[in-house]
Amino acid sequence: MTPNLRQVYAFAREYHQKKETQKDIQYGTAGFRSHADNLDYVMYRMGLLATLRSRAKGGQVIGVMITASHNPEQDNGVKLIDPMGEMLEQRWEKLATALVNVSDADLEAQVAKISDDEGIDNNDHAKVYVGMDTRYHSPQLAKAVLNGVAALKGNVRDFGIVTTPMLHYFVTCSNTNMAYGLPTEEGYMTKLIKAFKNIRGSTFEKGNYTNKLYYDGANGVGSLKMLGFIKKFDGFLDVKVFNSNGKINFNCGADFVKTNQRAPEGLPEVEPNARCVSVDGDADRVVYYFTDEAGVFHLLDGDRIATLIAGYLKDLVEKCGVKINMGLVQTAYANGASTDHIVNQLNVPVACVPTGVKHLHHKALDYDIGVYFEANGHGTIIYSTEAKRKITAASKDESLTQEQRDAASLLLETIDLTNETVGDAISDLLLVETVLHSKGWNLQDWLGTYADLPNVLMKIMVEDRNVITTTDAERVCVTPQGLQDAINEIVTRYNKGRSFVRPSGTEDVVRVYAEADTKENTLQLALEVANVVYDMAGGIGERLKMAAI
Ligand code: G16
Repeated sequence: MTPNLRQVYAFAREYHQKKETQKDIQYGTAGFRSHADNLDYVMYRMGLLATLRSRAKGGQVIGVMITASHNPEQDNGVKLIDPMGEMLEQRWEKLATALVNVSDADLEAQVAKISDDEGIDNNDHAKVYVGMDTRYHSPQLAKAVLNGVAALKGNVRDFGIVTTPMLHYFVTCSNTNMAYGLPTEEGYMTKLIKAFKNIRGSTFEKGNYTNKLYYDGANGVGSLKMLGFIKKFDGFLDVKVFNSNGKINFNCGADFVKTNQRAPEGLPEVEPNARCVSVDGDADRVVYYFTDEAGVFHLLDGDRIATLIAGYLKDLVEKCGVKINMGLVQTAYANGASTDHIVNQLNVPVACVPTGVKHLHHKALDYDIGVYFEANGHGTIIYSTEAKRKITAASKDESLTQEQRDAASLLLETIDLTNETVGDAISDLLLVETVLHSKGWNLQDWLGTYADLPNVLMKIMVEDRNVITTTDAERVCVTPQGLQDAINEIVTRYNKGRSFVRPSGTEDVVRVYAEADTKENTLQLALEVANVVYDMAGGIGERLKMAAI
């Protein structure tokens, strides 16, 4: 054992103790999430793990992001970012869970075990990037991460308040020797804005597209960073930011808008059909919406963004004549109408994977151009090295027509506008704005591309959400026994009915999704399924009634 391992226990005992009564927790959909008061020891240990991970990866930079993203203000969380900006490898998620759940007394031995098992020499160089969202407890938790890195004598760069996707981007930039860009806020903004302006050219408005956008910052880091972007837009985009300094995600933000299917609080008086957008607490998701002249609210969620972007990219690929394949990845939450549109109208293959960016990102790597979006607005596009090579070659190929070369150049700018490392609300927003501008569309035009099936998303509280286990990309419930049969029976009674249930990996709830032919039927279907979950999976509190939803 190398001498510096002794520090591991000393720091834990002195500053970052774990209570004996602390229940075990799991590295979930997006890392550890819990009430902020329970997280100090978790943060310290994730500082340790990130340092070990960096050593296991030959000294490459590993990111640690402190955020609970869409969760309420009292929660916080942490997730690790792997060298190419991906989510932590799943095998290491297990190591993370094990490291967090040992007692302080066993911590040093657990670190030694990981080091031995993974062939890590703790004298080797390690580098960790740390970022945090705007929650008031984040700075204190960041200190715990820094202490974890220090205990193992790693190097650290603390970026302070950044969006989650910015930290993913910084990690990737560093580990690619700046080939992906500069790992600074300025480098990130400049890359996106340059591509955005290059594509847009000198026309700010076109057809039904106007450049005014109302932006809900969810009272989080997304509003701060958008205010920085606005200074550099030079009128290309006229963004009105709201929800910039209240309680994070409280009755606002992308999760609120998607789940409740209504506009956030704080939205100023806007003209009918005004283009509005909400991001979440750490700005890694985005949804669009508007309210029409009749006062009807319309949501354009992650499924819509996927179809809009996939259609645009497909056109460009066809125009430049490059032979590359394209695929789209969704989860079970994707509206059935969107899947139908993608397969039958856009002729793009669709894959379905379990919830969690890590699953979508991984699957998207199967394609030259992999578009992935969760219905909640989380997603991006990734391009294979081969695709980039072919598109670059086409942009310079004199044997092609000018139109083909221009399409290839436009595709290259679109790639630059994309944060390929992870879903990024601001980059996605700029992509959507680019496509709408190029088509001269307003939100009604976009909405008109297909009709969503009415859908409902509900949360049910149960004793222990882990009694629910699923298979087939979460579309089938394995336990409790008999629950899936009960859901199947209910669904057969609804025209175009579909429903599934799964335990959340970020909140202590079970999620219920339903869709059917009408809004009333969808609500009724969701209610029936929710109550069957309540009865068979140990529901707590009152059973749901129609009036309550
Ligand atoms: C995280 C994940 C997303 C996932 C969401 C909800 O988002 O990154 O992939 O869709 O949690 O997950 P669950 O239904 O398991 O709670 P965020 O924006 O909170 O980081």
